[in-house]
Amino acid sequence: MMNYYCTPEFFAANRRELRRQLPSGALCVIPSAGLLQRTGDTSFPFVQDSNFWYLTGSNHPDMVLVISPIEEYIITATRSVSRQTFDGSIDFDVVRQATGGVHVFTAHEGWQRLKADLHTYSSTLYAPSVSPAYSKAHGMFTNPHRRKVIEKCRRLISGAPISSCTPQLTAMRAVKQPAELQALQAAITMTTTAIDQVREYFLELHYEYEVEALLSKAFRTGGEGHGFAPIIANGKQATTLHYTENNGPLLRDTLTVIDVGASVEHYSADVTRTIARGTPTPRQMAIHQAVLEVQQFAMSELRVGTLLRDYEAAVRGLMAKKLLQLGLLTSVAQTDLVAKYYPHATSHFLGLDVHDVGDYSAPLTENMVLTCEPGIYIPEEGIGVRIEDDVVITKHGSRVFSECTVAL
Ligand SMILES: [Mn+2]
Repeated sequence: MMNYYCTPEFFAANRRELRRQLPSGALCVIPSAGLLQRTGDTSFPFVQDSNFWYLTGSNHPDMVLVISPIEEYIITATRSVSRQTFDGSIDFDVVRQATGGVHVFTAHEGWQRLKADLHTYSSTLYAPSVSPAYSKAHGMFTNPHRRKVIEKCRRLISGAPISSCTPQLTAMRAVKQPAELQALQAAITMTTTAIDQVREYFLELHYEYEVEALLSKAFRTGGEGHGFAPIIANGKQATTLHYTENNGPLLRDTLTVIDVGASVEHYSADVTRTIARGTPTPRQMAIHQAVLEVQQFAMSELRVGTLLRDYEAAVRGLMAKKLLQLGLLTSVAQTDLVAKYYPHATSHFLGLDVHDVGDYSAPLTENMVLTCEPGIYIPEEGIGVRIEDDVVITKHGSRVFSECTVAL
């Protein structure tokens, strides 16, 4: 299916811009994501590498994009006859069209070409790098197709150094183009509409997964589905930040945190609302109001030039005052308790990745997209409240993408 917002010209322009940002004569190799075994002969649902998508608009696994000083081509993976029977074959013309004119080669032809290019340009090879934090701090296996391609290239250039093009791709992706803002707005509107629909039918739903099912249907209608694992967290479950089991009952007189995002052309929304079951108690209302006031302050601070480090400190300062008013602190100096009740950052970049690439130490610039999502989590009271909106930095401040009901 062709994209509606991100046209072949969009992907072609992204490749031109990457080429412009690298030294002239550079050879750039960008691997797609590969298929990952789930168990036995089944694989996890395929999710394309965001850099590869940004440069090709192609959603197939095991491909390699090559940008040489004189041409651009994609190397496809060889598919056995039996694999073609089960997974279908790749139509080279469709791939070529979607990318805006990249040559598409079989694995054999493509690697012959790349071998020759690596020989010619071995001293100027660029490829995306992966932060060691993914495996070290997050315990993840990073995508093996990328590593396989890079290792093969390294052998072919006999260990010559490979430079990272991740800083260039990060800088490009952090500032959104009009087509990207439109895709994001579509994903976000789909999300806010669906959350309002959940609100309308809330008393007819009895388990967290029923909320998830309603949202899944909405996100598949015109979108690709969820941009990340949805969080539907009732009562005390909401105090576990990344709770995704979504199998608990929706208990009476509790709050439910709904943190979800539809995906449109691979751009993800990220919106959170907290909904009361029955008439909210004064305590629930006070906590919700505190989060809302912190969010309103935070949003007013998002503009060109804002340094996220200073911004997070200012938001945390106001949060300490609110926690004091709620009786959770005895002094605003109790920073360890502020961290207990508000254990995450207020904002992250949003785009192709739900936690998108961007430089958290540089001042914000126009057309960056961020979330704004303060929360208060009180395990001992079984209450969690988070309110999250998506905003784009404009010339004179910011614009909210995610207008929808906020009240409990
Ligand atoms: Mn978020």
